[in-house]
Amino acid sequence: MSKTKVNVAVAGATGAVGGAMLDVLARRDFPLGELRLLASERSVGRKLKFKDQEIAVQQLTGDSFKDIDVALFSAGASRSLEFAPAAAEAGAVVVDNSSAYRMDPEIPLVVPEVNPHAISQYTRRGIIANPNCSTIQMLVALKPIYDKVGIKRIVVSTYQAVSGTGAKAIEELKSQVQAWVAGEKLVSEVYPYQIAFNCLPHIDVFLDNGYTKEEMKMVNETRKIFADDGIGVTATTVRVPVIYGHSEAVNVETDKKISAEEVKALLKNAPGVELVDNPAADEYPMAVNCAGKFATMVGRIREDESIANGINFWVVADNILKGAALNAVQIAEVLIKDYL
Ligand code: 25A
Ligand code: L14
Repeated sequence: MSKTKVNVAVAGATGAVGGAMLDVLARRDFPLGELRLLASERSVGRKLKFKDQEIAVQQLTGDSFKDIDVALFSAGASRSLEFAPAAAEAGAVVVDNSSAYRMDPEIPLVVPEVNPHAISQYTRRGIIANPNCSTIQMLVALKPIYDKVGIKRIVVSTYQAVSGTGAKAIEELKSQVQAWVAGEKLVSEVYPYQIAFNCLPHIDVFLDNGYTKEEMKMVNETRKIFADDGIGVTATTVRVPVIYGHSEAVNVETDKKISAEEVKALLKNAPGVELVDNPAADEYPMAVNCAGKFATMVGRIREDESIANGINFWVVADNILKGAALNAVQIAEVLIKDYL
């Protein structure tokens, strides 16, 4: 059974990810009924464009969800903890972009290309969690390899865009570049150090084990989504002076041998993947080419010659789209089609 029209609320509609959610809903064939836009008191009355309509923003409260079928949350973890249970209580299914519920054993953590079946678990709490952006794109690329030959261990280094931090970080990068060109002093407020012409091996907070929280999200979320605690994952997450698009160098040790050619053939037909791998013509995925696109781009596929069963690749995706808004809308689409 599938509902013909679905009433959707977007909590955090004025933010970077919320805005992208509206864009994705408009670009896809989504069976939308009412669209309710929610944000903080600061934005009440502001009008946002959706297709040819202008919709006024309302304040997010516990009473915002009457008659809502699906609530897309992207207003930060503390707002999710405060209001997602009220939305679920009111009968909406919440798809939450924050880190608030990702590791809760009663809440499914979903990448539709990888574990769509986990969506069925939404009935437990009325909430489905959207994974971390870096984890999503890595797993879209790894899923066909995992299914074919199994995965023992993943070693990943990320090159993450400043848009992941938000609009203020984009402004900080731009103003530092301008200041540098003008020979002026660079001001750092969002990041602890200069981000222009620099790389910061520091995303989210440092933990007692010496890793950052972002690095441990990649470890823990990968295991939860593959439902496989046996996979070894080790990550180094790095902020780079790119505006949109996270890039990742992934090294994977498989259980059984697979050739680079076989991986290319698998990924050519994999859902959500665009294979961009033609070294002869200098073609490979790049952040500047993925911005605004839905695809997860994979290239530089080659065998790791230092071990028996190893593959290296480079994967790039728009962190605001596949890393957040698009993945959330895709979850909602499966939910509507198969469960509502
Ligand atoms: O640390 P946290 O709490 O977990 O939050 C993390 C942040 O991550 C973003 C999201 O920022 C969140 O704030 N985020 C969420 N998921 C993400 C993902 N997967 C992600 N980032 C990357 N990947 P955001 O900018 O995308 O969205 C913020 C939205 O949340 C609304 N909001 C904030 N507090 C709220 C609230 N909604 C309801 N109740 C609250 N108490 C926020 O709406 C926005 O939609 P807004 O109305 O507060 O903001 C409108 C515009 O106002 C500007 N602004 C922001 N902060 C301030 C401000 N202006 C003045 N003073 C401020 N302190 C911004 O320009 C904003 O767009
Ligand atoms: O856990 O690139 O969803 O700053 C989203 C933004 C993690 C960090 C999350 C970034 C955050 C990410």
